Amino acid sequence: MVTKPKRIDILGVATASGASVRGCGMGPEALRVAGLLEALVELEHSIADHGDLRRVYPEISTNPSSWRLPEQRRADVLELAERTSNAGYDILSGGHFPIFIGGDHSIAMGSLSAVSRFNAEKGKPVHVLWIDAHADYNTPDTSPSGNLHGMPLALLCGEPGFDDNFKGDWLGKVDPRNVTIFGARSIDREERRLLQARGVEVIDMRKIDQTGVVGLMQPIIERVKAADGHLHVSFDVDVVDPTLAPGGGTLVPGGLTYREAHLIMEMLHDSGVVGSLDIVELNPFLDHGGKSATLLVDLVASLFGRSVIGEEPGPVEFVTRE
Ligand code: Z70
Ligand code: MN
Ligand code: MN
Ligand code: MN
Repeated sequence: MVTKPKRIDILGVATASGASVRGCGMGPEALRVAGLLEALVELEHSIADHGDLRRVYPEISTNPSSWRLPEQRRADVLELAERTSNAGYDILSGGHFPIFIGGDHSIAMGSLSAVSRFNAEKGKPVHVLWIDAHADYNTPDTSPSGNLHGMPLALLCGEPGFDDNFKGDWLGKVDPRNVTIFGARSIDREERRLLQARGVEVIDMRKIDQTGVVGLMQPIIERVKAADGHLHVSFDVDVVDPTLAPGGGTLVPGGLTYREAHLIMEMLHDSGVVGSLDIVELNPFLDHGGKSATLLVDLVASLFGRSVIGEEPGPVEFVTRE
């Protein structure tokens, strides 16, 4: 099924405050340089680029061993989550398809909150496909690192352990039983216990090796279709094998191949159920000559209809910053 007329709205969240490694704050610009907007225009989509949200708190840290103190990074993450949630909600209310480009994965606290709040009002169930080497289901109590990019799913799924700073009108809610983590190969001990207790579906690399992408993706898509749901796809670049995508701060060997990653995106396109997308954790400082950024742009193009035996490109409408 091809659904085209919806406008695609791009919102950058230029931050690394959820991570311990600096650099993914440059992710949005690298994705633009790699041709994200042009790839979508080429596919006949109309687009709007909202530019980037960035932290407002000044760099007051004089801590020599760390670029920003944990309290500062936490304040950044929360402030950006609120603004991302509100901006994303406005995009969805306008009837558009939001692509949130990070930024570390903590930006999903805001993006998924937007998606959740918008669909809750419509009575439409939200399903989440979290394509990532990690599960990002730690709480402040279970996290071995304290890094907030390892916690967005737990926050959205309502796990206890987050203090009152993490609450507010901006925060949405997700049913953990509607969440599938795809491509996992690094999960912390307490995190795994939580995932099992809540019934989160975890498709690890072993399952992908044994069953293959098609057999695993089909039931996920069918379930969203049967529920008439909204599928939010959150794509962490580190799910792809580090040989293909070196531009990440927490690389784990044994990731998706080029063809597996593309097949996932092509199947998602054909499904017609995807309503919003995150592209996160690209670290241009660690990337090799734009290799990972280019790969991500190609993957987004597959999600939005690029195919080898495609249709001819037609007239396009190009909208910049509203
Ligand atoms: C670990 C933690 C993480 C991304 C690393 C790692 C989390 N589970 N997520 N890189 N994208 O610190 O919680
Ligand atoms: Mn992640
Ligand atoms: Mn990850
Ligand atoms: Mn390297």
